[in-house]
Amino acid sequence: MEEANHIKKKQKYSHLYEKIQRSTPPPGTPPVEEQRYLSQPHTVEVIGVSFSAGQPKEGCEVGPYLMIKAGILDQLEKLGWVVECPDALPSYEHLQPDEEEEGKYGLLKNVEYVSRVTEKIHHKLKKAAKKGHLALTLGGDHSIGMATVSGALAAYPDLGVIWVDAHADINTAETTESGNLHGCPVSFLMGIGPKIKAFDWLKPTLKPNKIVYIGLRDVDAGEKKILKEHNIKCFSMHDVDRYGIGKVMEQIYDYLGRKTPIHLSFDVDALDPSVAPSTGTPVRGGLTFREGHYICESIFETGRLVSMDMVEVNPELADDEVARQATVNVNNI
Ligand SMILES: [Mn+2]
Repeated sequence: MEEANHIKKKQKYSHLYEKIQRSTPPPGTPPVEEQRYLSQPHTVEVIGVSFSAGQPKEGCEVGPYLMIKAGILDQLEKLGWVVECPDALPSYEHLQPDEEEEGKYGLLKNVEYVSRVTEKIHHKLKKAAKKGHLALTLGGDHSIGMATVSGALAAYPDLGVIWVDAHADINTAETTESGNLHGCPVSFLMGIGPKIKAFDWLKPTLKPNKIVYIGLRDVDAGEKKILKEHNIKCFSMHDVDRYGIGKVMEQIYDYLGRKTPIHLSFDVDALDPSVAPSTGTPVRGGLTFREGHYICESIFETGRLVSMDMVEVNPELADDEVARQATVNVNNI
């Protein structure tokens, strides 16, 4: 049954899996504004991660294809970026183990599979970042944050992370209630919680004072405790209402330091479901379309963006085509 569904889904989206079409940028396009840590000419390396085993709902593995089909590559070129993207996105299905040992790490699911895929992405990202390219990772579920942040940290040890999300994604093998690894990347990056043998490759290099959250509004009890114990800076939706997004961003830059390279991890569920409904775990009361864009624009203006993720776009969870397109188009910068 599952196999049949899988084939049906592949057929439904088969047009997306064709060779990625690119248009040439219009002549005379000025280069993108100077970014302090990137090499010249400024190049964005698109890392499409068609992967969804960090959570249970099928569909977000189609996310990167949809964002590309919606024109994200052409848009970046029009903004003056040199865009590097393979003609076809790689598949990670061959890395799936024949069997996962259930219960080996508490409730955690697909541990071996997620570890193998994230390790691959980690190396890709590290390589792109070391070249001075802006790594743009299109997910996929948010478990890949383990790979992107650790990869960017390998190139920029002083990296500051801005994690835009309705959730804190900082559960551990002990605190998780769902067992889904997309709810755990931040604790793995910091080495909080029990050691997971399968993730031996992941060195906990993220310090609690080098990450800031925006948009939180659905945080588990165990996560609240971790955030408090480690004194992690959070701007919940309450804070966004209180200060306005402009002041929130200024406070973040003061906190992380005005020289630090920045990684932006953007979970589309940070946005209000009225703006971006096609995602696995929508929560009411999120960021507006403009607040979401303001965050991206403001970070770009600092000239210190080195790496960015856009994750959890799931077209299978849209009520209709309008909702699906709305969620995909939100990501076009
Ligand atoms: Mn997330």
